[in-house]
Amino acid sequence: MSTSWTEHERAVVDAVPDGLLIGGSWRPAASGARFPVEDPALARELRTVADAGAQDARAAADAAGAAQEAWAATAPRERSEILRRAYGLLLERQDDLALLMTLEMGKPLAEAKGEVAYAAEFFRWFAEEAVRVDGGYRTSPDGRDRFLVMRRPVGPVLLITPWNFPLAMGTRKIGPAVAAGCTMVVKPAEQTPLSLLALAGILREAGLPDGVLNVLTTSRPGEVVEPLLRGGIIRKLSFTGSTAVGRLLLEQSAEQVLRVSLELGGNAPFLVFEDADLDRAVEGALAAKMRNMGEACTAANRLYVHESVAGPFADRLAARMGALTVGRGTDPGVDVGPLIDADGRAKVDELVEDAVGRGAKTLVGGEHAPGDGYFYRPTVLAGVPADAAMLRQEIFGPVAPVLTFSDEDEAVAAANDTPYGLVSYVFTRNLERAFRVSERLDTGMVGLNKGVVSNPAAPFGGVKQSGLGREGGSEGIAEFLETRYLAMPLT
Ligand code: TXE
Repeated sequence: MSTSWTEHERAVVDAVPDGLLIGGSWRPAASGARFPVEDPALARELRTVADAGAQDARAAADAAGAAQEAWAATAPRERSEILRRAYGLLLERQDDLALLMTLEMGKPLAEAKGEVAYAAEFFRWFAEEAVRVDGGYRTSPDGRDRFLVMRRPVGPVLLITPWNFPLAMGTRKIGPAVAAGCTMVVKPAEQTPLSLLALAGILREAGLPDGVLNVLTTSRPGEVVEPLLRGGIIRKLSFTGSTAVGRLLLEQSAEQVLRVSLELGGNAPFLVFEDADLDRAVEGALAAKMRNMGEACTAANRLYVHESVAGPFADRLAARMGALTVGRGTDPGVDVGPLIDADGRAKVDELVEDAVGRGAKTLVGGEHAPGDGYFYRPTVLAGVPADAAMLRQEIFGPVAPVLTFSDEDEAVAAANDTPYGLVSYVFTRNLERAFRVSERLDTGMVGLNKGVVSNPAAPFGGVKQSGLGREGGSEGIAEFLETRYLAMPLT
């Protein structure tokens, strides 16, 4: 395993714009403070970035507020073309952006390249949505009045992104905001600000006017975000992160009665019925569990397998997981990168120790992988008891607990026994069962014989404590639009 950065890697990191983006210029934090960004594969400081405080937050909100009216008045085609140009630039710079993401977040380079392409697709999708915002013309039931229903941008929005998909979570929020005509303050996660700063640079190159996009990097999110939510300029919050923080921000948003979209944690059940194509189910589980090292809100968190096939399923999954190569995401042939930071890995340690302490059997993994970074071996556990903590909360790591069930009712009840409701997965070759079970699962999305569900065309989001609102599809832009109408008599 290589143990330092190449000249090219350093050059890519150093090329990222420096400072906070406020009102069209890059500037240091008012306090002059900076904070370190770590490479999780080496557990070493990669670069520092500006550390915004409350004063910078006010300046960013003022800039977004000042730019809103002119931005809302631009032609939809103009906004569409900016997104289209940014789409092209993302693809042109796919290699460098992927490298940057791997260095600050850890995911293998091939996955990072996939994320750049996926992130770009949101800009392409919303470039098309931008020119399709429609309204309506209605007649009152007594025939006397007419109503002209129209949609307009909600106003300046605050977008808070997580570290697990640093670029795609940015474009999934920025794309619809640009398309709808909203100005923005974006606050990326403190672990991965570099990808978002690079994205901001690309959007400026693509022609986004000054003040439309403002970026605040900070190590003290609470200090920056609360005044923004209470300040009276921001009209909407779109947040992706943990349920605990989402709940807090929902409370803080109540004062100004903000529109709120929350994409929070998941605890996805993955059901494999006795009639499933087992190879397909194992490959699906591998995709749903191991994509992004298991650090995805859509990650399969509990694998319920019919008792008649649970043994062979677990053995095959363990063989596939055990054969994966763990290492630095920049090294060739690596399938699994490090976890995001020391805390992320400590949480996985605790959950595995808890399950094993309660009698779970380790089929493969269950320990750190060698290296300076936060590596963890792909792990399959069998016989995890119902009271194990990992069945109640997001594991956010490469650990697959395989559980069994004996009939459909039991599988559905177990799957729904969680306060979360983001996504579930069902593997079966029986069409009626596929529909029946899917309808009974309390989740915003169901993967049917498929381990990855997200797509720019689809309305991504959850029910219960997994969140509010949808991202992607035509639902995605609707979150950034208000509906209003003009009423008039015809006589
Ligand atoms: O999340 P946080 P963390 C889950 C996952 C993970 C756990 C903890 O289970 O193990 O959450 O991760 C910002 N005011 N997910 O600690 O803290 C923060 O700066 C305002 C699921 O990284 O929720 C970052 O931008 N903002 C998930 C964002 O919230 C605050 C993705 C997410 O960080 C804040 C990430 C505050 N007081 C974690 N505190 C998903 N849905 O995909 C933090 N933030």
